[in-house]
Parts: sequence; C-alpha cells; structure tokens
Amino acid sequence: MPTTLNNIAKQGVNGSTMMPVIQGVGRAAIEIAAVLRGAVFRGALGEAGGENVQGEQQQMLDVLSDEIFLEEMRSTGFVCAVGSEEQENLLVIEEYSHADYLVLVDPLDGSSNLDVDGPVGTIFSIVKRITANADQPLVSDTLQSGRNVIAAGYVLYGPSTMLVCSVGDGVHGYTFNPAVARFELSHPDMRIPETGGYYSVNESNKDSWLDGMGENLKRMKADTGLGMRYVGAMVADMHRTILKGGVFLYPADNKNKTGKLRLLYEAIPMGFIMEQAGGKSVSSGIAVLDIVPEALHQRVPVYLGSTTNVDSLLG
Ligand code: AHM
Ligand code: MG
Repeated sequence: MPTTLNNIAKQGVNGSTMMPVIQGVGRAAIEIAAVLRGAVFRGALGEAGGENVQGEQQQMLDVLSDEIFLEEMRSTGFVCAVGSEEQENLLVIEEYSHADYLVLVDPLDGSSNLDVDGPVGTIFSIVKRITANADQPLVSDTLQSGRNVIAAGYVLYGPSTMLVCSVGDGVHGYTFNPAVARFELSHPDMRIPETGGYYSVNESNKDSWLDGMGENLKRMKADTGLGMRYVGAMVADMHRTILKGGVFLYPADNKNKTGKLRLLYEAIPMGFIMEQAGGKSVSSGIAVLDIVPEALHQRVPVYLGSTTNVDSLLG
C-alpha cells in the first residue's frame, strides 16, 4: 500500500496541524501542473502584460498559478493570509481572517523557463500569526525569522510533479501518481550528501559579483573539483543539490546589490528545507534562517548546500 500525503500527520509535533494546509498545496500543485501541460493549447504562454511589484514582467502562467494557489489556501479554512511574490500587498482571506496560519509563496518559480518547456516550481512556507486571532493579520505576521517557520517545501514541475516538504521532522518527497491522482511517498528522508555533487550558479555574472565571490568560487572549484549544473529555476537546482550534493548560490552583484532571490518566498523556505536535509544555508555571514525580515519583498544573497561545500566556498 503506497504512503500518501496523509503521512505528514505522523511527522513530528506539527505534522497533524500542518497536514490540511500541505494537502491544499498538493491540490494547487495538481491544478498548476495541469494548467502548465495545457498552456500551449489555451494560448496561456507568454506575458500577461503587467509587472509585478519587483518590476518584472508577469507571465500569464505566473498570474494563473497565483490565483490557483490562493484559492486552494482559502479552501483549507486554516489560512488567514497569503504573501505572494506576485502580489504587492499581503492578501487577507476575509472569511478566515481569524485563522492561525499565514502562507508565503512563490507560485511559479523560474518562469523564464516556460518558453522552452523547462522545469519550474512552486515554493512555500507556513508561519503562525503573531497578532491576536480576533484582529486582522498584518504584514508584521510575515516578518518572522526562518526559525519560526513551521513547515516549508516546494513543488517541482518536471517530467513528474513532486512535492517535497518538511514539518521540521526531516525532508520527504512525494511524487504525483497520475494513475490514481494522488501524491505518494517516493523519497523518504532526503539527506544531502556531504561531499560530491555540483556547484550551481549563473556563472555569466561572475565579473559583477560582490563580496569577492568570484575568487571564492575559483578557489572552491580548485579545492573540490566539483562539476557545474544550472537550470535557472531555483526549485530544480535545489532539488538536484539535495539529491546529488554540492552547493547552489545566487550572490549579490552590481545589478542586484542586495541579491536577487526573495528572502520570504525563496531563501527562507529553501534554507529551512536545506537545514532539514542536513545541509547549510548562509546569507551575508549568517544562517538564512537567522535573518529577521524587514519587508515582504526583501532580497538577499543565498548560499545553500552541504556543510562541507558551503564552508569550502565561503571559508
Ligand atoms: P522568478 O521567481 O521571477 O522566476 O526568479 C527567480 C529565479 C530562480 O528560480 C533562479 O534561481 C533565478 O531566478 C535565476 O536567475 P538568473 O536568470 O539571473 O540566473
Ligand atoms: Mg522565484
């Protein structure tokens, strides 16, 4: 008998409380995967015509994925608000504004891969509100360090659709089985190998990296002999890094002086997953999970991987 997403209920102290929200993520993933597969037939590939708060062109699939994710969070009844990379402001779910949890999401990460049928993903994390349940949830509820994250994970839309998540009791990967329309546990207890694997970075930026990262990478390559892989979708690059080992980085550069990746939607959830998989997550000299966020759309440099390889890069 395969183990389904219900397995989450048995994990750690937070498993049973988090299960309805993670099942909602699973429903959103199934729907987003279907929309991605059919997009070309419905004229849903290409730009939506607007910019998100980051000043980036939104793709139609960014907008659709955002709507689907929000609807599924609403349907759980456990989520009072959602902070999304695609939305300028915190979205309060009015019917459930008394609920306990907030979800932060990058609904369709790596969307520059859409035009070439490359992998994309969804990244999420869940925190408990600080404000009283009787009050409206506020942006300050989302500005909690990664140490307060209760659950986080990602969905990888690749040859198969995988939901990888943690409720603070290790990292477990579930693959969607289309024959029975459910996620089944396929990768229990994912642990990053301490050595070996690949370094993963957009190396074309190396001449403009800040913090001496060009020299650091050169030294690490000589010390470790690691090969290089880069998909350009953080979910796909992180998934490979966890399974095969190595290090994923997106340093600050002359164009993105505080880094490119978003603290709340990308760095913290992936930092949580990396630590739960036995690896290390660093940003500007401290653990990603120790950063106290200051703004919803804050960006940071990120270095995620096995302790050996992250130390070799930054040491
Ligand atoms: P997005 O959320 O707008 O898709 O941007 C984030 C993506 C990450 O998935 C990926 O790691 C990075 O941007 C790639 O950036 P670049 O094209 O500069 O290498
Ligand atoms: Mg993203």
